[in-house]
Amino acid sequence: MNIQLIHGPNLNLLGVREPEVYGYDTLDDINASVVQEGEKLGVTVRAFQSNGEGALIDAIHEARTWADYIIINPGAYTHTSIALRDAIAGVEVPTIEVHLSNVHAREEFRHHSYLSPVTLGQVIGFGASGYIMALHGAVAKGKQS
Ligand code: CA2
Repeated sequence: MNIQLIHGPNLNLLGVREPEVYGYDTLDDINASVVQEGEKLGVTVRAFQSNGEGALIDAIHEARTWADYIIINPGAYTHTSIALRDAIAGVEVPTIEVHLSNVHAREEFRHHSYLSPVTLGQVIGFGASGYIMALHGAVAKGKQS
């Protein structure tokens, strides 16, 4: 099984700024832990981060050629991007949305996700462990034909 992990805008700052909200793990720490857990489960994980909406859309399109699942934290584009939603709906790769923080316990504008309706499911509020949970969720579902 192949999984494309995608991180959206500002997540390259993880572990460096606002650790009280997003934790002390850096993005490299998170990617390494998901890749390592994937190895244990026989899953190949590739990680990608961009601050740009277009580059994220391109990564979603590219995932279509090899990934069985996408795990994505779209960052603030969650709450703004119809284009990312259309990309996810368009590629038909089952996608799991992850948020480090509990967006529903935060500002009102973080409560709505344009992406959630076209995702397989969401893991919200468990910090960096959420990516491992999403990986296990994908493995439990198995390869879609
Ligand atoms: O909780 C999440 O994972 C979010 O997707 C994070 C986004 C936020 O806009 C969403 O509402 C919820 C923000 C990511 C910003 O990451 C930073 C990390 C460190 C320092 C500053 C920003």
